[in-house]
Amino acid sequence: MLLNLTSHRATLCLVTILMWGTMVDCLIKAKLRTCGTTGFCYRNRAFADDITSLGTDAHSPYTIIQDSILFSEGNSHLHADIENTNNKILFTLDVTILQDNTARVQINEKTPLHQRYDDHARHTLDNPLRPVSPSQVQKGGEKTMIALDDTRALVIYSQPFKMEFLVDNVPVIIFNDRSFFNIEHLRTKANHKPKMIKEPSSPDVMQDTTKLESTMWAERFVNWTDPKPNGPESIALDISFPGFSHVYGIPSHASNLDLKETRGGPNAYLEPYRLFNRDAYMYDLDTPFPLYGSVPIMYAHRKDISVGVFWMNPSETWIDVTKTRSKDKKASSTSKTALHKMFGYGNDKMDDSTAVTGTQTHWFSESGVLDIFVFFGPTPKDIVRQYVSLTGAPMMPPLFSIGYHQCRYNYGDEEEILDIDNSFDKNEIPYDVIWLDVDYTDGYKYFTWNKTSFPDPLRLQKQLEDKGRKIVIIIDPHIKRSNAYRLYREAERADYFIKSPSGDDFVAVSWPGPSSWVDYTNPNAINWWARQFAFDSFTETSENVQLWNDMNEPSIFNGPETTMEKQMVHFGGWEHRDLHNLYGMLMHRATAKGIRERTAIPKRPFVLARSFYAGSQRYGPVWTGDNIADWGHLAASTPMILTNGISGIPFSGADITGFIHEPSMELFTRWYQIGIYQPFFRAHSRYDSEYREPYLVAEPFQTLTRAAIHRRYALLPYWYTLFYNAYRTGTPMMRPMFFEFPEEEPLFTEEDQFMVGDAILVKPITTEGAVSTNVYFPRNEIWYDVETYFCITTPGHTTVAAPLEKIPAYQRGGTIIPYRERPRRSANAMQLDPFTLVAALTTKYTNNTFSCVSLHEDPTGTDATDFAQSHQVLTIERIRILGLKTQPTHARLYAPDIRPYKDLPFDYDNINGVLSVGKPNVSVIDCRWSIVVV
Ligand code: NBV
Repeated sequence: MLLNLTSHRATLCLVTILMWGTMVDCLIKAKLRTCGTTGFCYRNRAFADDITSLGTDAHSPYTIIQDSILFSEGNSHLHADIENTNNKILFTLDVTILQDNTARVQINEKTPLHQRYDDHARHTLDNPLRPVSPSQVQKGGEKTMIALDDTRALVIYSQPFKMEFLVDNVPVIIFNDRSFFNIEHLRTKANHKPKMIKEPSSPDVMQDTTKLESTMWAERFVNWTDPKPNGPESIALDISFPGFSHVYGIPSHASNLDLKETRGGPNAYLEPYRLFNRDAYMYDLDTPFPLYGSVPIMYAHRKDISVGVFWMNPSETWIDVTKTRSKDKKASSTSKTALHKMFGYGNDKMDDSTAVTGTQTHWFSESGVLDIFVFFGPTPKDIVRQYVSLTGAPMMPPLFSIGYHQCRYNYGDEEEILDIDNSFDKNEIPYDVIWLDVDYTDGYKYFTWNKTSFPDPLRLQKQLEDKGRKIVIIIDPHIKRSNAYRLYREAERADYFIKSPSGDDFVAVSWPGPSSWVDYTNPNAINWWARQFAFDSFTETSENVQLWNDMNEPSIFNGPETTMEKQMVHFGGWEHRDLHNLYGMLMHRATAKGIRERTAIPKRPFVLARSFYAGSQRYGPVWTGDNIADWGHLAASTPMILTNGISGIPFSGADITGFIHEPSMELFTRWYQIGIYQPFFRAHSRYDSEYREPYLVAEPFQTLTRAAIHRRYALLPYWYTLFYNAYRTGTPMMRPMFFEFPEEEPLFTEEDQFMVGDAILVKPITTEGAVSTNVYFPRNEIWYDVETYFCITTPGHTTVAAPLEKIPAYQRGGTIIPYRERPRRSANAMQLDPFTLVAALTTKYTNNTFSCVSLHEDPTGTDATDFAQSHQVLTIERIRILGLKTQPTHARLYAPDIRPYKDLPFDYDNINGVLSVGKPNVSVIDCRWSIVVV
């Protein structure tokens, strides 16, 4: 929620909240800082401009000190000292080669005035790093080379400092290519020498040094002053991707999948992409402005290779993106000649098609240290695996949570919940989870119940549980300051709140009025928070209750940009500035820990969070926050969820039908039709919206929406399998087209259609009145409409029908999709239902045999056999084979207890070539069977 530009407004808003418990008057968009009004951003852009204005005379002041280079640990680690020749400040460089084509580069001040924040790594990285020895190292005066293997190497130049990451002897990533590397060393105000950059030599680029200086020791924004006790401390680096014209990642923005330029170029943004977690109520579309979460990972992709960088820094971060174009041959040819000169490499892979363009990025973070991981790929799927092997596997969610969620801000009381629950059943619409927003609490005191509306919470939970359904309740990080509130007393006494610089608890305004914020960086506070979820602590909760963490950016009604002032102090004395983007994830983690540990046998928790950071995937899903019920926001949900997915956070979604305002019935229907193909499938709307549970809407929209939800439920076995794959490999369930078809160039900018797994291509409909649309069908594939089974074999753009009854979705030839086609009330109720398998043929199938193989890594181990035992009843009740050109005469089942075989009944649709084999009733546990179609 956003308020406040002036304190008058803020007060008015606060009064409104306190008096009426609503926030109608508070729905004002917060004023945001721009790069020009953010000191370190302005300074680093100015630094870059100044260097650029020098043209060929430009050079970075940073050099590696000769003889300081030292290899250790089997050459997997290189250490060196870097000097800023302008001011003689020393820095340390540490390069570590890690397994799976990954390298880590760390740069810190050698003797800082006090420690720079580097404590983020233990929160962000989940797995121990595994250094590996390079195949070869070559230490020279000017350059040092580390070869990871025969094809990958990195080269470190000393004078000036620069790093190149090469594949087949050609640089794919370059650090400090443009000499923008800049670390503002720690200093005292007394020994600070003003004027960070030289006077510009070009009169066109006038630098206002007063402006550069004016924000170093204190910074004003609207009515707030950031006192900046540590002065300037930013870190910045330019990272070039020569030969790449597309970069992706760095969520969260309401922007394109294929990132836009930010400093010139066609259709460019005027501001850099910004990563600064904030409550972005009713956010605008097509902007680089920050939203609720931040993941500083970027992919560069081209036909033959993908590479990536993970900029591990949780302070406020900005990223400029620019591109060189073919007419501008200079940049590409410079790196080509330079490289050839330096190494005399003969292998010239930079032909004109790849050499003509390149993407340059410029990253700047407000504080901390430089800590970057480089991923050599070579495919997009390799990069996401390399990234999650550092930051942790996406959690395997409980089955119920991939069904349909019904939410509203607010469902009022127990009676209303039960009425909704019954109405879903009466109207034969499945759902799994009903949600309670802030008003279920006693006056916004979390871990309490409003006993007037919810007199017997356990009774309610039991009633839902009996139907196999769950309830999710909201818990936010602000704690009402009231001595009558146990949680407050305990946290206050134990010092678990974030402090203000004076040492007192930080106090600001949120739902309950004056509040304080739990410091989830304090290990004791984490444990204390987690214990609150124990059934004897949060009384009147049962296993049926799951969690929702909102407002964890943190959102602060009367804070700058609706968040916390940066000078606030965390455990260990760190400023909020240092770790702002991490805060939301730390709350998410503490809550998931509490839910997991509240039962004797830990159970997979379900916790939705609004704010996120690198690693949030370990704790549960996220969503895109307070969107608007309009076509633009529906369209924007696709690139936003895709970007989260490739950034290691595969489980995410958008409020179905839009949180703010009322959707038209057509928008409502289209939103559900798309929502079933997005990972987190939850309808949500604001307190003042018309009730819009799907059974309330008029015909034909109700029937169409019901059909869409049924399709989601039928697809749950497929979704569950994809979630499992994401947990094992990081590959998101919902994927950009280029992830699945990395060599197909027209798909590199495609964000208007996507893949669910490798088998389903989906084309959202995002305009009112559409009855047809254009779909791009990748080459060398056969595509079958998932409803009609009509087959498409022509690659490229094709116009297809998209009446209100359906959005286009196609099964890829060569895949098998498991369905459960018996309509039930919830995912849980379907758990033992038999499967229908839909096998889509390619032109290359052989043998006409359908057989079963166990994919369990250890099929004879106890885990596998126990599980198999408990799922003996699971069978396949139907097999549909798509694309069978001629009608067979038999479908024969071979199995150990059938001699010699059994003829199965089948139907054949000769128009679409679909064979439906009925009642094979074969086991999915015991694989000793096959079906031969002859
Ligand atoms: O808790 C109320 C809402 C919630 O419904 C929504 O999903 C969140 O994004 N919350 C924001 C607080 C303020 C909403 C205006």
